[in-house]
Amino acid sequence: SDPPPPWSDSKVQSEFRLDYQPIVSLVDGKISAFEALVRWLHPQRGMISPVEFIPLAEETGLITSLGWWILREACCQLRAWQESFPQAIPVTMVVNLSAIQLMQLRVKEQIQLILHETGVDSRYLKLEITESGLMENVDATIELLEQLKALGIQLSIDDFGTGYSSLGRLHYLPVDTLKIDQSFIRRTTFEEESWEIVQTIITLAHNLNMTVVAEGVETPEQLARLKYLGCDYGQGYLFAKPLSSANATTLLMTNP
Ligand code: G
Ligand code: G
Ligand code: MN
Ligand code: NA
Repeated sequence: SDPPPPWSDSKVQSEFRLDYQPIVSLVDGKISAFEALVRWLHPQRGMISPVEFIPLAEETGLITSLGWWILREACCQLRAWQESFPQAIPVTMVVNLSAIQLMQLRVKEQIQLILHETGVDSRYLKLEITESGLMENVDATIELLEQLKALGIQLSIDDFGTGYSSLGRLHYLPVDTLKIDQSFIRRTTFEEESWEIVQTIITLAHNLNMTVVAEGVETPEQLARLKYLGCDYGQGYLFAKPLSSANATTLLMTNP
């Protein structure tokens, strides 16, 4: 039989945990979803950012076992919330998938298995794929995305606006949501013209029957303008930073 993958080793795995950042409806202020964000607490080096270790894990192929651990952990958390709080039932769990992970064999089957084993209904799972990752091999990916949609899973394009999408192909992608990259929201504070970009992405999403999330919302001014422009959801430090499981649970209990 195959040797166990190094990152499924329990010692290594105990160094990883997930934080959860709320995604808030700009219509009623309620928590619509949580995005799971992986953290690595290295025994010697301390906290290592996913910006550092995800590319490394992708290069070495370790992203596969780590990625499935992340999906399983996030689904377990969602199931626990659904069992504890009735108001948590419609909350969606958003999980980042690496483009490398999507190119593995039997991706659909693996996701189905994790949903089955954790008892999570597919409609409450949303998978997020970066725009750049998606566009690297659109044709191969599109068929897989269709299959995931057929299972009832929601799909979202992360970091939208930075990945040089072929806009002409966007409407072929069976995705539910565009997530405006936080660099655009950040720039609005010192560059008025950036609002034009944000507005254009919101209009584009709505014309394609997609919802739109603004990432990196930090100020009340940004929030007001995003609401005015009809943006559906916001995520950012103004609402909450990525939270530990315990703190996310507390926030969910008081979800307005
Ligand atoms: O908080 P933040 O530093 O968590 O995350 C930085 C980046 O790391 C995110 O923009 C995202 O691209 C990536 N990232 C975080 N968590 C995950 C994960 O679980 N899987 C993958 N593939 N990427 C992640
Ligand atoms: O996967 P993705 O790129 O969407 O991950 C979101 C990243 O953005 C994480 O690193 C998260 O910690 C970070 N983030 C979320 N909200 C804010 C914010 O308001 N400001 C800043 N600077 N970073 C944020
Ligand atoms: Mn993301
Ligand atoms: Na992003």
